[in-house]
Amino acid sequence: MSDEETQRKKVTIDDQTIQRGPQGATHQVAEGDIPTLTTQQGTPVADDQNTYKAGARGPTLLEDFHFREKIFHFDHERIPERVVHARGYGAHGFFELTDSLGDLTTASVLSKVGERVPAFVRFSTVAGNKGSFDLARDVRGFAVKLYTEQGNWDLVGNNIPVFFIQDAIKFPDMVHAVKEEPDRGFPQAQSAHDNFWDFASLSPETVHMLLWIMSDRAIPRSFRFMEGFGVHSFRLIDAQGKSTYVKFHWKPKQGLQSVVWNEALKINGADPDFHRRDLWDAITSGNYPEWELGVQLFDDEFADKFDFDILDATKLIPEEILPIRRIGRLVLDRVVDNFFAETEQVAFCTQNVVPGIGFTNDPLLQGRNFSYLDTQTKRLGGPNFTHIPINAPKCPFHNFQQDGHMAMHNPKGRANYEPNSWGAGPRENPKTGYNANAEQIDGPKTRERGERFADHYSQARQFFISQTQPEQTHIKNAFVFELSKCENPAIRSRVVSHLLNVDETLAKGVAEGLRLEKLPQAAPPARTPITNLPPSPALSIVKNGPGNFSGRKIGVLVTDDTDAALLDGVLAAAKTENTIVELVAPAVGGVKTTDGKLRPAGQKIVGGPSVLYDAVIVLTSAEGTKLLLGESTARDFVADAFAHAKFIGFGEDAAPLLEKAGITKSDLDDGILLLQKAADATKFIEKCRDLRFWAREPKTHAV
Ligand code: HDE
Repeated sequence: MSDEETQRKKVTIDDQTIQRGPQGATHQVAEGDIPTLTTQQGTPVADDQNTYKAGARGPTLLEDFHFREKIFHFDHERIPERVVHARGYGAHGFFELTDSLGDLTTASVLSKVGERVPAFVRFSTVAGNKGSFDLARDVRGFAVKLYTEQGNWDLVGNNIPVFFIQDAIKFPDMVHAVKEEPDRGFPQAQSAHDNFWDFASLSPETVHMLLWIMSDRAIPRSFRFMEGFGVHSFRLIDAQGKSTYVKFHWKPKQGLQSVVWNEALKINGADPDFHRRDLWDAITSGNYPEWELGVQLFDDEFADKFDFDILDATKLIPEEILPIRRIGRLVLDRVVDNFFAETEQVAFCTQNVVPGIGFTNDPLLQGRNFSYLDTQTKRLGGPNFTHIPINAPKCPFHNFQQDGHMAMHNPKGRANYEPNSWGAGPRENPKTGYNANAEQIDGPKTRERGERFADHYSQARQFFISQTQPEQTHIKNAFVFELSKCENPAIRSRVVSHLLNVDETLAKGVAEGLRLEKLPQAAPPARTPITNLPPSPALSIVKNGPGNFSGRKIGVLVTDDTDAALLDGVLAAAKTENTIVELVAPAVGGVKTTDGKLRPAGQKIVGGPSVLYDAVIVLTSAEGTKLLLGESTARDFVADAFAHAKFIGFGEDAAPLLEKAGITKSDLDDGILLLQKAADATKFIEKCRDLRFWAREPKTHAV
């Protein structure tokens, strides 16, 4: 035994055998079930704490292959992030068909009722980089990969049913404009800057989408509480080659819910991982989020009745005109094992369709079919990204594509072409193989858009008038917020000139919020807007809430001597509703309640502001309340919940804290409930089913 070895002292921590080195560093050594550390080549490693040196203080030796390999691999850990949708989070699950479309399509995934098809879903924001925060005002990606028996079908959608632009050729401009400005490298993950609004206001086709991203759709409370849309019109193709138009929708079983803007700003500081943590927590606690797949099916005759073109991705078909047929369910029931391997390396491609599903001539979709394959090759380093387990089909696949960087599927045998005389497959199959619909195409080569792409305002107006009062106010406030960040007054004014074609009250409200000196002229529309489209209730979030408080989270502020019976009442009522409760306390170790029990906390107050919860309850004891009166974090906990129109429950002893937070007796509205006995907790949760007490909001948002 060397001197060094004899100096090592064996200690045991949590059942793991470790040794202590001369400088006190711990060495975990292979023993029992712990395997021996090796290099990539499988060579066992004796010491992973010190490089080889010429003498204890000497220079490091180049000969140290273990060290070189370790550092080399570390240096190469990063791959380029996605050029858009860089920040995202994925989960596994399955899709199950409940209603067959077998008469319209040869796609087995849409024909075979009851079969479970494995699924991987990645949600994302668009503009921010991989390390940006979750609650940016932004569109959310909703990308679904279904590993069907006929190959992978990627439905690469968003949580908003329309898009900014009509033709793929404008995508780089649009993305450049919204991302950080190229000279200064900021702002990060936000559209609130001159370049975005400059581009948008010079491109009237963005107006409908602008209304959506200024709405609360762009600040969802959770990935679980948002809809998904295929956006484009696609096709279903039957065995005879006949096609039917289809628009795809994902409807969350959990109902729709968003946060409010001031809350979003604060969540980004308190928990930049708010959405990914929420998804992780929900799935790992068995609260599997679920969506229904809905379809809108129509033919050319129906499409021709509209004033807009169904190939235009800035338009939607209101559900009230063409009802959604719900045909299946998507359940997410497994988190990833490894974020990089799955969420980062998953490669969605709009071109990944299966027999029975086809494209339309939507110029945005056509462009996407090029872009996704191209971008994956760059991002994942070569054409074999399809061999990565998360991207490989789960059905058998055979072809003669070969070689390239990192080839993992290397066919055996002599034949690597077809036809061949060696009797070796694979071969094409006209019966089961993919056939596009046999659409007759005839037209001059031209760089034009269809005439019915020209109306940019009618559906923007329809969206606005479909919203409830608080939602309309939020849209107005969002325009004011974003445009207030634009330095150039001409840009602010130009946006208002478009809004005048959407809704006069909205335009005037925004102009007033910006303190524009004079109202601009309305922008001359390329096509006269239709102003009598009826409201579509399906477009409002508030009108499509869950009707329950399941899967939502209550933050309960507690201190030593919190009333145990009341707290137990809250816990019991929450359990019945499937609501999560998190205790927020002066110290994370917890509090001793009146029954003498130690109740561990989920958060220390400073780390658990009320913006992280859907509703709050203040159950501090008289002494505890006194202690917290001087704590700004405790006051903010209550004041923010009040300002964000949340339901607030409180015990009698907590009343001084409400007052300190600026909630006077006359402010005690129907959204605030005094909890006196355990049964009151049930009443409180029943109230919470409305999610917010919107009637309070006009009072709290004076500016
Ligand atoms: Fe994408 N989009 N996109 N997009 N998109 C990408 O592909 C693109 C569009 C969407 O979680 C990129 O893998 C073009 C509409 C999602 O991995 C890229 C155009 C919709 C995701 C790309 C669009 C989307 C992407 C970047 C206009 C909703 C994330 C990285 C013609 C229907 C997928 C990547 C994931 C990602 C191109 C417009 C949804 C560059 C050219 C419309 C959900 O290929």
